[in-house]
Amino acid sequence: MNRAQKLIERMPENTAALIHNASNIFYLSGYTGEGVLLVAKGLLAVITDFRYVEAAQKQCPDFAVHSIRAGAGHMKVASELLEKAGITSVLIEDNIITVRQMKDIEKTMPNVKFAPMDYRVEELRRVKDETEQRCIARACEITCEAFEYICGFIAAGRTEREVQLALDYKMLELGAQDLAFDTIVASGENGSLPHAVPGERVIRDGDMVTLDFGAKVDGYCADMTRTVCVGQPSDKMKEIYEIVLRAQETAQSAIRPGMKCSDVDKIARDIIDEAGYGECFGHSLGHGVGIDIHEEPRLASRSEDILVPGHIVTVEPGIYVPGLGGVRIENSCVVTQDGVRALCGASKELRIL
Ligand SMILES: [Mn+2]
Repeated sequence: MNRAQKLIERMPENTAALIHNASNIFYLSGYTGEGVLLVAKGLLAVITDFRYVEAAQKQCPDFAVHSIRAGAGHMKVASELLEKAGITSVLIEDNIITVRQMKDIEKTMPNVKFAPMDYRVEELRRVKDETEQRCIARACEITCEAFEYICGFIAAGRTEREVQLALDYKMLELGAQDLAFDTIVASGENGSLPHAVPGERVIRDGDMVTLDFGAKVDGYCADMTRTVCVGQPSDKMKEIYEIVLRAQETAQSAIRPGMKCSDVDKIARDIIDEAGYGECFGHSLGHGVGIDIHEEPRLASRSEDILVPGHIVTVEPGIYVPGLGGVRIENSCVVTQDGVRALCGASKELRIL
């Protein structure tokens, strides 16, 4: 069954879904241009403008492609299609539509009743099918290959920015369609900033360097973090590295279907707590990854979610010490029928460059 049909099965009868979110549009139809989707029984439509008509026809043969025209914008065309299909009830992506957009939509469709989508598409997106798993696995392979390359590039005297540019270029050269997100390169004391922006800081002998990056392949993201050391680390940083590594490996290898996401988080958190660094691990353990870099389910202490086969999640504990530096180690992993498979094969042992 295709994805749009799965969504229809989860909607009330005689109701259409109006999809604005670009990731949801891509998931349901394969379309990557601008516009909106209408999805209902007997009604699969892309509503776009002249620039994307041909592309939409090629990308999603199951959908009828309608163009806006003078005096008839996206919502007007949508209302015409709904009227023709006799549909008067529509689900709206309540998490992204602004108050202003909603007012416009209601004005253009005065006879339609609206209800919240309640993340129905995001729910479907949690479990990755085989095609999606292949795309993410390929994105992770490119990411690992770029990591091997960058280990030969990183050296005392290079700036974070130089490392970032070389890493990004390598991922694109290896076949990434794009970057999954802005690459993080955090050296020395900058390592205490979980989301550091790479800058002009010059890498020095003895610095640890945290690299958090990922390729995008056929619309799907990879997410990986490795922390390397240029020259010999201090005893303190070495100790921190060993704790994070133990937390990462113990939590990752515990993953199996049926497990609570919060329990995976707890495994890593307990190890870091017991080592005395609990205060220095202030984010959750991981997140789903797919079309978007951050998706459900979250590996977090307050998550109520249960892992099932086909979930792809990151496991990324870290310890951050202001003024000193930080370590994070992250793999993207797929939950299998009986356990877990890491998609990032790059070794996690501390690399001294
Ligand atoms: Mn991540």
